[in-house]
Amino acid sequence: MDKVPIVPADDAAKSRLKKLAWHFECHHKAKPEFFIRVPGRVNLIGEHIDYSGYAVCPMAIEQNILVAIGQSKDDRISITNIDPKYEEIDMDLSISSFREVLMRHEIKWYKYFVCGLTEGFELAKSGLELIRGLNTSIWGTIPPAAGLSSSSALVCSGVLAITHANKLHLAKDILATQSAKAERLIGTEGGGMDHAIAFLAQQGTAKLIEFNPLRATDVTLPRDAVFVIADSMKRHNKAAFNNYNTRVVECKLAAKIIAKKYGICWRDIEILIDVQRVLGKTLKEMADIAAQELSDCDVQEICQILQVSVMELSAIVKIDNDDTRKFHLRKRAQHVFEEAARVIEFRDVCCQESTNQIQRLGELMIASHRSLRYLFDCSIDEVNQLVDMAIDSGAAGARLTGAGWGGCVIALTTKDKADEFVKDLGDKMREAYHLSDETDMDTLIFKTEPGQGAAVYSKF
Ligand code: NG1
Ligand code: MG
Repeated sequence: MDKVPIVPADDAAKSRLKKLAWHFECHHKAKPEFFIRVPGRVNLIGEHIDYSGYAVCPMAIEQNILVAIGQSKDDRISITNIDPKYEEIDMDLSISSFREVLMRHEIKWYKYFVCGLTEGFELAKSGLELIRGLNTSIWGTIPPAAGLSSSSALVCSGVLAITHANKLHLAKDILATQSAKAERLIGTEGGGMDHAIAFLAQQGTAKLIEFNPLRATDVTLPRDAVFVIADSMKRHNKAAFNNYNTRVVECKLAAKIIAKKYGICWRDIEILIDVQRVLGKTLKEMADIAAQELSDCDVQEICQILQVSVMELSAIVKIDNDDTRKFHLRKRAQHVFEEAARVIEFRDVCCQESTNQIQRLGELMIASHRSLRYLFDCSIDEVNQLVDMAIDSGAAGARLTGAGWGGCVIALTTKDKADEFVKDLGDKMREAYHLSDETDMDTLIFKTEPGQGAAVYSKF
């Protein structure tokens, strides 16, 4: 597998790099030695299925995290941000001091970077005798907690910063896998989509990302298609709520219960794709099985089906002794199997030019959103309203992107209609969100194209 390219800075990056270098010099009293850039991403289709092992279809976006990096003299790690609202931090270069920062209760922006440093350090440690401390300065342009993967871009930056600074030039898939592992240190049991696309993205093409083993293949979007991101302005920080992790638990339990009902050793089954593989069924058949075999269950009922005690179950999935939750196993598993099928159809439609290509892609996006709204229960009124407004403004399709409970919508339109669409939806957003005439709408609604994955800038 390829390595992260080391490239001279392009013109688009140069002015930001200069500004960041200046900030770096002011804070660290030395010049940066190199820079890294890690993009955010937008997922076109395939939501909440990566952690069940199914393929997804994201692309990198232009918005990114830039980090200026230099060796520190005192073997410490120092992290600053160009935006003064993000406080700086300084710590020892050791796993124990990274972990101490991560254990602190407050939610801090730099924790994501420290997660990356932690797992990057583990990688570097095995290949090197001496690990050098780092001075770093960060500048992000990805809106936080908006479903565009700002957190994962920070995590990936941490892994890339510490490995590259220590002259460890690893393959992209290793960096992606380690970054996915790193982000779990924050406490969200996420899948690997965001880190995979951050490293494996290529300019001009979306990617079908498959897992176990990690692979990325091109999904060439129709020439006429234009994707537009619109921001509901509702923020959702996954790390602060347990609804994301609850979905992960529900999908895992659904997999185990289907296995149990089919006489498969359910303890060996971890995720929904495992049980599909053992049963040798199609996604459509699996969705039917989910509808027949699963229902809403509480912990007691799940224990009865699996014939285990609550204590045994809590060793398998994260539940508490006094857990009173109802787990919506049927709806969640149905979504996963149907969404996984939509991803494959989306890819197939992209591959075969036809007159109704855009219409069909739009229909798949609309179906995806409906499923996220009604089966996966991860949308909110404001996001549903934004999807409806996008359709009203003439989008062929629109859906929430990322984990949901807020954040952004991705809409599909065509080249001839794109400007008018952006203007029309922008006007509707301005009215719905009571925005003043001074509001910079370009940050709330913008066209997006498939961008390049992570890179190292040696010079600028
Ligand atoms: P967001 O919340 O958009 O960063 C999360 C997960 C993805 C995936 C999507 C839903 C992490 C780092 N990211 O993305 O893996 O499950 O939700 O499709 O947990
Ligand atoms: Mg994220």
